[in-house]
Formats: sequence, C-alpha cells, structure tokens
Amino acid sequence: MRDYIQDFVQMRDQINEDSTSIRIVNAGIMNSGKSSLFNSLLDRYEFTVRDARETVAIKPIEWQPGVFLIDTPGLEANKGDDAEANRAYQRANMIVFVHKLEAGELHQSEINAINRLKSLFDDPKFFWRHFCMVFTARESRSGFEQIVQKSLSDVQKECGYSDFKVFIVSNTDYAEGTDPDDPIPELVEESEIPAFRKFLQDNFEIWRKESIIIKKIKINQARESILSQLRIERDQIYRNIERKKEQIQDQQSYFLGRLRDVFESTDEAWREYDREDDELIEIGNELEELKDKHSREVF
Ligand SMILES: Nc1nc2c(ncn2[C@@H]2O[C@H](COP(=O)(O)OP(=O)(O)OP(=O)(O)O)[C@@H](O)[C@H]2O)c(=O)[nH]1
Ligand SMILES: [Mg+2]
Repeated sequence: MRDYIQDFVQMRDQINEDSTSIRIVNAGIMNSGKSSLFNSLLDRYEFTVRDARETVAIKPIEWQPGVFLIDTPGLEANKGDDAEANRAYQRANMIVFVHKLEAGELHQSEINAINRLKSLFDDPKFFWRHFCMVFTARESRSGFEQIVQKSLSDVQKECGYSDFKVFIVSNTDYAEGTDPDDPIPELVEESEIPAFRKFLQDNFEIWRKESIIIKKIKINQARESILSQLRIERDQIYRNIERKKEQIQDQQSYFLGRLRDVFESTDEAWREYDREDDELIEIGNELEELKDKHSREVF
C-alpha cells in the first residue's frame, strides 16, 4: 500500500516552498533571446547565450531574495510534452514568452506552443493573468510595430486572448548602454529592459499575496485528493473482506454438507450391521437347536 501520509507531506512541502518563492519562467522557440533577456534582468552574464541551440536544461537563478529566474530550453514544434518544463510553467508566477523580431511575425509553431502552455492550466483566465510577451531584437527591425500588431492579432485569433502585457526590448542595446566604460542611459531606456524589470518588480507583492491564497487552495486540493484515494483503497479493502467472507461461508457449507453425508452413510452402515447382527444370532440359535437335536438322535 502507498504511504499516503508521506505523499501528502511531500505535496505540502512543495506547496509551501512554491508559496515562499516567486518564479519567473521564460518560454519560446530556440534562439529567440530567452537567456539574453534574463541576463539583461540580472545585469550579469549568468545564462549561456549563443547563436545556436544553447540552453538544454532548466536552470533557476536567484535574481533577488526569494525571486527566481528560470531559464528553459527552446520549445520545439514537434517535441512531445516535456514533464519537467511543464511543471516549471505550472508553478510559474509569470511565464514570459519570448519572440525575436528578426524572425518576423510569430510563427504558427509559436502560436501552437502558447496554446500548449495554456492547456497546462485548468483556468485559462489564471493562465493569461500570469503570461506576458517580450519581443527581442527591437533594434533589428524598423517596422517592428506592424510585426507586433500582426503577432498579437494572431494570438487573439488562435489563442483567444491578447490583453496581456507586451514589451519590445533590445538586449544588445541594453548591453551596449550599460557598458561600464561608456554607459549610454538613453540607450538603456530605449531598450525597454528597465520597463520590463519594473513591471516584474511591481508584481512581486501581488504574487506573494496570491501565493498565500493559492497555497491554501492547493493544500486543500492535495488533502482532498489524498482523502479520495484513501477512500477508494478503504472501499477496496471492504470489498475484499466481503468476498473472503463469502468464500469462507461457501467452504463452510460445503464441508458441513460433506460431513452430513458421511454421518448419514455411517448411520446406514450401523443399521445394516444391526440387521446382520440379528440374523447372525438367529442363525446361531438355529444351529444350536440343530446340534441338540442331532446329538439326541445319535445317542
Ligand atoms: N540583435 C539582437 N540579438 C539578440 C537579442 N537578444 C538575443 N540576441 C541574440 O540571439 C542569439 C540567441 O540568444 P539566446 O539568448 O541564447 O537565445 P535563447 O532563446 O536562450 O536560445 P536557446 O537557449 O538555444 O533556446 C544570440 O546570438 C544573442 O546574442 C537582441 O535583443 N538583439
Ligand atoms: Mg537559452
């Protein structure tokens, strides 16, 4: 039998841990600038950046006390569900979907990926409240507004919502603007990284409060789920006991029947024996009489 108490303790600890930390998780196809975006937030080179498929494992880094940035590998169009990444998205306080403007509008595979992320949540409203989009490489396209507009209208059409926060950033401008040898504050501002960072920071308090409510709901859900499994197991045990009882009763009545048969046939044998006994006495008597008669006749 499973150790349900152990399961519950594990679930409760996980929920408690979730409620005490804030997790910001990025998502997007490979090479979209996910790791670069988180490095910009951190103001340091923490996540490896390369112009090829680079991030292969989920990597959390503490950005501020209790606030984690979780860098994920690129979503692949034809890849099946990745359990680890899915768990990270389900536990996220904010999912940051990253798209690089150099690639033009959102690709169908990215729209599908957003729908897949949405399907990880029971409540679509909850999902959209914890979703935002960041377009990177702002400096690479002069007409980026149209690309963003078209992308958002596609998301609206295919995913059913587009009223989430959108940032159009440049990681390269930010890096250039924050060069300690030659800082360019205007370039930093233009990169929209500070605005994105402020948006996240402004939400910390809200997410912390929300986490307390979610924690209560989740602990209740965990309790209910463990209880319902326990009830199922208890009913199964009762059914097994009933089945065993029936089997024992069947066996008992079978043996009692057999015993009755044996007793009856023994009684019959005794009666037969008694009858034979009477006959024997009779024959004995007859013999004695004959013997008497015979001896009288002879002498
Ligand atoms: N021009 C420009 N290039 C960028 C920007 N952000 C990222 N890049 C470049 O895009 C390439 C990929 O960046 P990454 O941050 O590694 O992208 P990723 O999404 O983490 O990639 P994977 O980990 O492979 O999924 C690198 O060459 C970056 O320098 C940006 O804002 N502007
Ligand atoms: Mg990466």
